[in-house]
Amino acid sequence: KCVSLEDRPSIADEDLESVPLSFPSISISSGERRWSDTTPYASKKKLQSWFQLPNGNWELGKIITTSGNESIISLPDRKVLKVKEESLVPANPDILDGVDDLMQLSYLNEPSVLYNLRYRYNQNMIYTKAGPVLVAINPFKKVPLYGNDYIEAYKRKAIESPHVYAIADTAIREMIRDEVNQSIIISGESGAGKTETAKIAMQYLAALGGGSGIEYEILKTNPILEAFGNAKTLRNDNSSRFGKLIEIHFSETGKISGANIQTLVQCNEGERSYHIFYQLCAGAPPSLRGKLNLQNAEDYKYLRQSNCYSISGVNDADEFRTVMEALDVVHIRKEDQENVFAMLAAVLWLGNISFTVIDNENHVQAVEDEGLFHVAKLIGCDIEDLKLILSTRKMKVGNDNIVQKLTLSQAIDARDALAKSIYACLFDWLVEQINKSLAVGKRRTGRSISILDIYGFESFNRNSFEQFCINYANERLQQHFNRHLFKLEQEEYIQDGIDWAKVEFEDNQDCLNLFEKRPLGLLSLLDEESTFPNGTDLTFANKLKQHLNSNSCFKGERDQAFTVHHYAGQVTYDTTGFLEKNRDLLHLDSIQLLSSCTCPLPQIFASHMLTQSDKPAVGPLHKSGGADSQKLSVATKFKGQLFRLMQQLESTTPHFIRCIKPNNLQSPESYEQGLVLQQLRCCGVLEVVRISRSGFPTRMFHQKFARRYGFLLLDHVASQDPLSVSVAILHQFNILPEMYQVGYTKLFFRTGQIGVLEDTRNRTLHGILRVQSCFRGYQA
Ligand code: AD9
Ligand code: MG
Repeated sequence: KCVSLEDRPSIADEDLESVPLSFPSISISSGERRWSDTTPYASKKKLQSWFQLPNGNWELGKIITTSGNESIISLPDRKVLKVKEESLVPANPDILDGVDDLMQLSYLNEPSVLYNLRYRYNQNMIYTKAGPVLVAINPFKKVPLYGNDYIEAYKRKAIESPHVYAIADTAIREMIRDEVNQSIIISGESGAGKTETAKIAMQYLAALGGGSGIEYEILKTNPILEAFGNAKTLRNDNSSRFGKLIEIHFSETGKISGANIQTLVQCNEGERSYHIFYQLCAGAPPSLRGKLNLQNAEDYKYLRQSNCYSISGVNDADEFRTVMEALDVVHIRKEDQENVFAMLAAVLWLGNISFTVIDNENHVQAVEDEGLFHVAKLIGCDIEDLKLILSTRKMKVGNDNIVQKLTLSQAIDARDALAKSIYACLFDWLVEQINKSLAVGKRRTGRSISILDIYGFESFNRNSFEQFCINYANERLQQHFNRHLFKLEQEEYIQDGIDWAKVEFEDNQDCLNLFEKRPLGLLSLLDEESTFPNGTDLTFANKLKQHLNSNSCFKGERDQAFTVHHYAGQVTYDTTGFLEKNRDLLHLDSIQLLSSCTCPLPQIFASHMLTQSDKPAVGPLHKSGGADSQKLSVATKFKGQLFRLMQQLESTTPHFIRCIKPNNLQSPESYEQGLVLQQLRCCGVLEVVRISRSGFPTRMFHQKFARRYGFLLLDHVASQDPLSVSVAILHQFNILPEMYQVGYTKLFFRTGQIGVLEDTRNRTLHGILRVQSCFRGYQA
């Protein structure tokens, strides 16, 4: 089978060596994230050079002459320009066009990196390595890079081109070789391709570790989670409204034995609501339609809000059938499936409940229309009880219980909060059921590979509570990235006593402290203000200014706004709506109602909501009023989920994939330099290349190295101590002295070095196995 990825001749190593390698010195200051390349550059006549046009894009020009600090350059459109020499940035020789690892570039600067990525992208080579990180540029079209032939080729190492498959392959191998859990951490902006990338990685793991059938179940969780957790937004027709960590377990023999999913819930919905609502309306079979009194999507107020009922290229009815099949595969019982659909219908009907004013103080009552009727029937409660919780609220004043009537806006809030809570609980419940189904091997043996698909950093003209949470999560993730790629790496060099000039990197601990410090951090102050009865977004903003103005990552702004200095740049947040979004608006009365429903799911939801309170649920069902403050705030819940997620990642060897969106139009063939550059800067790709180029990313204990490769030695080694054996191996394989360092406990290698040894080892082992089986055949 022919599975060549690249038609052009690949660059041979000898060719690379003929290119003079000069390492530019790069300065990263906190504000300016540009790379200054101070390689002596004068008198490089005829050399290609990058010149920045007024629109910010870079153009490749040729230096014709240079005098003083001015050069004359010719641009491709034959224009000739006189430019200051400092405005030129060196370009790489043609032979380096499209190298598959940015580390190979002689001149490492922004235009060269952008050019290299685009060069590859134009030929459908959407993956490029940036040292240890895989950069994936969204093609927004089908590219011929996937499927069994490719999987097979990557497994056999017949293809070397960077790929998600290659990352997944490395993860499996390292899991087995090092006996350490692994993680694949995928990040990027909305629409950059994270979810697709996660699925591609899962596909590879399933193909290599499959056999028991559980891998099929794991893959089928995708259509379910996407139906219930994704929605169309302006930036992505299939935008995940939650973050996901899927941990895939392997047995000791390297076969998939189960999986577990953790979610990190994002608070806002999209332009259209969650896909599943439209799918249900379009695809429910007649008997189900009848039972749930289903109407068309247009008949439901919640779905009417956006006026967008379909997605081009998507058939909701077909999707619904896919979801139903997938629910069967993950062993959700038919009757539970019906309960799930009933809850969806209840949420839709809730939105149709209307209110009528009953007195001159603007108090309202729910209208006894089909909305109210269907909701009561679907969740299994009394119509009168439902009416009551939608139009009143029990309060405790001193020792007295009083019943407060709700105004129209309060009643609408109560109704919407109930709908949102039912949906959120339904999503959690589904994930829980899926986890039960995937936890086949009860007693876990072996190892795992976790895949994280989490929304990337967001910065818009107006940023609200949602961006606040998302960017906080990304700040945590960035620290994880920094720690692994820079900090731990360098600490390890120093500890092991190898020759190493320390490289500075930007640490974001200060920004994390700004969020997390107690009691004077953003999250604590937000929670505190949310519990004050008289707290408003304005009092919150003022409190931040009062307590945090001295923090270098914080700046108070006019109009109840504030700015945070994130690792990826400054973001100004408008506090409007913060308190309301942070408070869990669901009244205890509503939870009480759910717990008394005759349908099983609302009961489960109610008990779930109560156990989420931070105080023990001692009879709260019978307590009314005043107790709402017991419920966890949205930000605190988010932080808790994030911590659990990070904790799981902490003990793994991470592999990072950075997804990049080449344009904002979801369109193929368009590569906007500025947009790509901004994303590369945000995720620290350029710094990583720099560090990796000068560092030693592969390392192994002397003992392990000697054990693993010692049998390849041709000559007898006088001393059998691991270090002597290791050194003998290095000599035998002609590993150049500048390509490794010997530490106290470990050997450190530059990228690519260990590959040669591994290949020889594998070939030799296969040879031995073949000989053994021939021998056995001979004996038989
Ligand atoms: V969000 O933060 O959840 O809004 P993602 O997850 O980063 O976002 P997603 O994976 O959903 O983006 O990708 C967006 C769209 O890009 C997909 O629906 C595909 O149409 C397209 N895409 C992404 N990756 C690929 C790919 N490798 N090949 C082809 C792709 N199309
Ligand atoms: Mg996604």
